[in-house]
Amino acid sequence: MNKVIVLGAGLSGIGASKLLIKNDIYVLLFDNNPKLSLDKIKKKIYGKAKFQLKLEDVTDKDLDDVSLCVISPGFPKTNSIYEKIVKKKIPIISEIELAYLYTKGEICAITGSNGKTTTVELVYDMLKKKYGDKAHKVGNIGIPYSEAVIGKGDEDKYVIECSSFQLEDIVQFRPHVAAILNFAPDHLDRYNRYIDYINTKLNIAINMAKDDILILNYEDQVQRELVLQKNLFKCKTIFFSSKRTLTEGFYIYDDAIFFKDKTKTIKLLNIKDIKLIGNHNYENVMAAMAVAYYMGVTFVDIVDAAKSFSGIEHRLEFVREKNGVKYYNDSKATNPDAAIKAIRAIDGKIILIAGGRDKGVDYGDFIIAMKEKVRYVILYGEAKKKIAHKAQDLNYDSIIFADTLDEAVDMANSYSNVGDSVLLSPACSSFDMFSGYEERGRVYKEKVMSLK
Ligand code: UMA
Repeated sequence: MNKVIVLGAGLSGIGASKLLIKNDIYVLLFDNNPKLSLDKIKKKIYGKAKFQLKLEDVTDKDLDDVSLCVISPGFPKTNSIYEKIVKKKIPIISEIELAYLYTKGEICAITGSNGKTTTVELVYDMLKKKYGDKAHKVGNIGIPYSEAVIGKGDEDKYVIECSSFQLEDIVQFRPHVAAILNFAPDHLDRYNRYIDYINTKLNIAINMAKDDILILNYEDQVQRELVLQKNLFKCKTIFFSSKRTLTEGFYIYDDAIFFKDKTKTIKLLNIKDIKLIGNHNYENVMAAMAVAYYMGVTFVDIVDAAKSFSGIEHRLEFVREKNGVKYYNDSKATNPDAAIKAIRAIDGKIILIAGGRDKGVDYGDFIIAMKEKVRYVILYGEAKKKIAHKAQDLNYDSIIFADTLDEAVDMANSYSNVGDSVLLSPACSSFDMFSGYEERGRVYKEKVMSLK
């Protein structure tokens, strides 16, 4: 491999380019954004590195001596450059595959539709207890895996948050321990069928061998049926369950988390000692405990880290209490399943703010969850009509429309009663109005903090 084309000059593309350049490989970096400047990219990469930035088009001639393509997770496969590369039969790998090929230490990986970032943060805290600064969190969490492996050695340990996009083009990627948290419809604007999305996520374990451990959620119907019945993987599987005791694995019984294997049953911690709320979060904690345990961390350290963990920004994040009303920021809930979990996790009545860009999903279950305890839903953004139509079909009519998120917060403020919670849990992506869920969450929090 001496010339590699990298598609996309965002976080992943820059990370992949740095790694390749460090290994004396000539990089042809392609990005469709005409506003990108070579100077800025150069500053991000290395001063004197040999690479070429193409912003307009890549010709057949440019591709003649290219031996590999590394694709960024968000780079669309409908792009004509991608088609050219496929036609030329140039092998295509994802950025996490590239990073894996250069990884010397041990890796564990987390995927699932919801809860990935929380679980990765928890595993990272647990790994740090044992491995100190040799522990790293990387991947979809916002830190490109390919950049993180540069200059690291055999002793390093990585926990990788894997999105389905990143798992699309893996070849050898093989975590020693992996967890699949749950499946719920998401990204159906990218995948034709739900099963295609599921199969992509299952790629996480496709290369895992008998010494590796795959952690699965017993209460996730897809996992139980698909993975167990068809016996898809060669590795050992360990389950966690929030609803029943298991003969082996991690489970909740009598408001405490237990671990059981062939020789012992250990009570690990009481649910009340976890600062996160909601059953889905207890599942995330169990998955994290399992991953860390099989990565060699002791239960004492695991429990310690689980007790201290207070959650992540934009994920059911408590913002403030004003006049007896609690405000929560759950901007990271970009699909209905995540928003349903937030609704269920909060006690009492809710004024819900939802909407944004639709991802081709169905909102039926979301509306049914609202019926249980959402006093009003305030809808804004591109998806507001689609969600409202579904609500009307299902006889839920406590709907208010807003033009902006700011206006939605003002409305929530005036419609809420003492004891209620105002919850931003959009069930949609943010890209119709914001650069990402982080910006949406920050705008929401600023507005909430400014309420008089
Ligand atoms: N681009 C083109 N042509 C196009 C479209 C995009 O050239 O037609 C270029 C853009 O101009 C841009 C680059 O591609 O320069 C962006 O690439 P990217 O979308 O892959 O984004 P990165 O900056 O590399 O960030 C990616 C992940 N983004 C996506 O998967 C969309 C980040 O996850 C991740 O943190 C980062 O790699 C590091 O691993 C974000 C995300 O939204 C948080 N993930 C999705 C999710 O969680 O739902 C999957």
